[in-house]
Amino acid sequence: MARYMVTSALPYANGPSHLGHLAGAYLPADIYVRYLRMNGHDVFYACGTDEHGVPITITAEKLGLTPAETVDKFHSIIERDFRDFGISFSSFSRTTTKEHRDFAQSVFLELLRKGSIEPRLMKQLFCPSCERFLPDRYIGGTCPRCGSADARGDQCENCGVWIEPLELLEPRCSICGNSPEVRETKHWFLLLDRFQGWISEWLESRENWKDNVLNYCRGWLKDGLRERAITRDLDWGVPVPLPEARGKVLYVWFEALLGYISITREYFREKGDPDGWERYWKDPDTRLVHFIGKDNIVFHCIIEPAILRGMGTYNLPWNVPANEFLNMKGQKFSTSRGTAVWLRDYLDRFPPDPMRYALAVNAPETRDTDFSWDEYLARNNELADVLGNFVNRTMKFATGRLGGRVPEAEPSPEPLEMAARGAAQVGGLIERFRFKLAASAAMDIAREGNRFFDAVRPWKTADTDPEACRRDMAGCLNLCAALQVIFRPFLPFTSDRIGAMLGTGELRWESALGRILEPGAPLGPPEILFTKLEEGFQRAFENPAAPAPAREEKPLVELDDFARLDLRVGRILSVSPVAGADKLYRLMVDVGEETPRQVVAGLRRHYTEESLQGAMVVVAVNLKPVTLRGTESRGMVLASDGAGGVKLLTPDPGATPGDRVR
Ligand code: B3M
Ligand code: ZN
Repeated sequence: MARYMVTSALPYANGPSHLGHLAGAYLPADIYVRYLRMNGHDVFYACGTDEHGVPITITAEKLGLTPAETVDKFHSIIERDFRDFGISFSSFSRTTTKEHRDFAQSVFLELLRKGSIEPRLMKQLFCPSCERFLPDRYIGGTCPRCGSADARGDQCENCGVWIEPLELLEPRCSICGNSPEVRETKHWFLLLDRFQGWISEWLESRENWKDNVLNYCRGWLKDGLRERAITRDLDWGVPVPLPEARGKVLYVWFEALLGYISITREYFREKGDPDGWERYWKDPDTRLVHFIGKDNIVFHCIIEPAILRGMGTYNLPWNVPANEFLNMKGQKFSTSRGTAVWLRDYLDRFPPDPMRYALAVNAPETRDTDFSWDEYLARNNELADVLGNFVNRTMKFATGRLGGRVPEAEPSPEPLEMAARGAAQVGGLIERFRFKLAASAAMDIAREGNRFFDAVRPWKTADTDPEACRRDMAGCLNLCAALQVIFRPFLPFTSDRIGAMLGTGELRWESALGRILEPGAPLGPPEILFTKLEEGFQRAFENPAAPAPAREEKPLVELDDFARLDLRVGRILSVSPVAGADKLYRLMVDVGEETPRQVVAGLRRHYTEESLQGAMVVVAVNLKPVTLRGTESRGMVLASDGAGGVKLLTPDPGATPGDRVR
C-alpha cells in the first residue's frame, strides 16, 4: 500500500466549468484516484476554487458584483457541477478561507526569512487622490507609439504595442481620472534564478514524466530563470503580512499553489486531527501528483518546486501528468463564440457516464484534441452496443432461463481469463497515466465477452447441453461483475448499477482477477444501462445565434395532397411534462370534438407550462397516432422553426376550436 496526495488545478471562481476543464484536469485525476482507492491505497484528493487575482476582479466588474459575491456564486456552481460528474474529491474548498490566508502568509514570511524572497524597489504610478498604486490595467493614457488616446497601462489596443506603464504619455488613473505620479515602491520577488541549477537537475532525474511536460520546462530553463514579483497592488487577495506593505497582496499564483496544502490542512483540522495533513505533504513515502492543463506547467513544475524546496521539509511533485487542450472545431472552448459546452447544460440532458467515457477515450493526452458531438454519439452508442448489451443479454438470460440466480456450476474459464488479463492491462495503463488506452482496453474486454456469448450460444445449449449452458453463463455473469470493477474508474454510476443488479456492491480491483459471484446467489432484475442516441440530438447544445442552415426545398405537391391533411384550430386546455423526456409536453387540446385530444409536443425548451395554458393553436388532427416516450400523441401542433427559434402558429382572435384551417 502506498500513500498519494493528488490534486487538480484550482479553477478560478469566475465562471462555470465546461468540458475542456473536465477533460483536462478533473476527469483524469478522478479516474486515477478511484483506481488507487480500489487498490486499497491511501489517497487524499484536494481541490477547490481559486478566488483571488485579476481574473476575479475583472469578472466582478463585468457582472456588477463585488469580488466576494462573485466567488461565492461560482464556488458553489463549480463544486456542484464537478460532484454531479462524479469527481470524487476528498475535499473541495477555496482560497478565501482564513486557513488559507494564514498559511500563505506564513509561507511568505518563512521564505523571506530563509532568503528565497527579497524586496526590490521599483518605480510605479501612484494616484494621490485614490491613495493607491495603480496596476497596469488601471492606467489609461496616450500610446507612445501611435498616439492613440485610448491606450492602457499594459497595451495599446489601437496599434497592439505592449506597453510598460511608465512609458504611457499623459497617464491618468482610470478610477478617478486624475493624473498619477511616479513613486518608488517596494515589491517582493521570489528569487527563482537561484534555483536554476537545482531545478534542472531535479527535472532531469524525474522518471516516467510525459515528454510534453519535460520539454516545456526545458524551454523555460534554457531561457534562464529570473526573479519574479510575487506581490501586487490590489485590494483583493491575501495581504502581504508586513507593515510596510499596506495595500499589497500576494500574487495570486504564489498563494493559489499553496492552496493544495491549506485545503489539506483545513480538512484534517476540521476532523480533529490537526497534524494529519503532514502525512500527505511531508512523509517522503507519499507520492504527490498534480493534474493540470498545459498552460499551468511552469507553475507546477518550476515555481511550486522552488517554493517547496525553499521551505525545506515538503515533498516535491512525484508526477505532473499535464494534458493538452480539448478544443471544439479546432478552437478553444469559448463563451462568446458559443463553442463552450457547460457541464450543467450537459448534465441537464444526459447522464454523466457516457461523457466521462467519451472524454476518456478522446482525452487530449499528448496533443490538442477536438471534441465533437459525433464522437460523443459514437461513444455513447458504443457503450450501449458493447458493454450495455453484454450485461443486458447476460442478465436477461439468467433471469429468463436460469431462475434469476447465479448457476451452481464451475464457471467456464474463458470469461474469467478475459477479466483477469483485462484488469491487469487496464490497471497498468492507469498507473502510467494512459487513460485513453485504458478506457479502450476496458471496452475490448466487454467486446470479447459478447464474442464468447455468441460463440457458446447459451440459447441453444440450454436445451442441448444444460450443464455447458450453466457453466458458460456462470462465466458470463462473473465477467459482468469483473466489468463492474474494471469500468468503475471511468463509469462510477454505471458500475453502481451493475453492482446492484448482481448484488455485489463495490469491489476491490483485485477481485476482477478471480471468481466473484457465489453459486446460487440471487440476481436483481436486468436494467438497460445506456440509451442510444440518434443524429441531431446535439442541436440543443449548439449556438442558437448560429447562421441558419441552407434552406431545404421540398418537391412540389398537388393541391389534393395538401387537402388530405385535416388542420383544425385548437385551444390548449392543460399542459404537463412527459416523464423522462426533457423536451416534451403532454397537451390536452380542445379541437372541437366531444373530448379533448392528447397531443405530445416538443415545446418544453421553448415555452413554459403557464404560457401554453389556454393558447390558441393549429393542430393536424388526422395524422396516424404515435407513441412518444410511452405517451400516445393524436395530432401535431404546428409551429415555425428557424433562426427565430420555435414559435407556435396562432389564429387571429375570433377563431374557435374545431374551425378548419386551409
Ligand atoms: N486558477 C489557473 C487556471 O484555472 C489557475 C490554476 C491554479 S492551480 C494552483 O488555469
Ligand atoms: Zn485615481
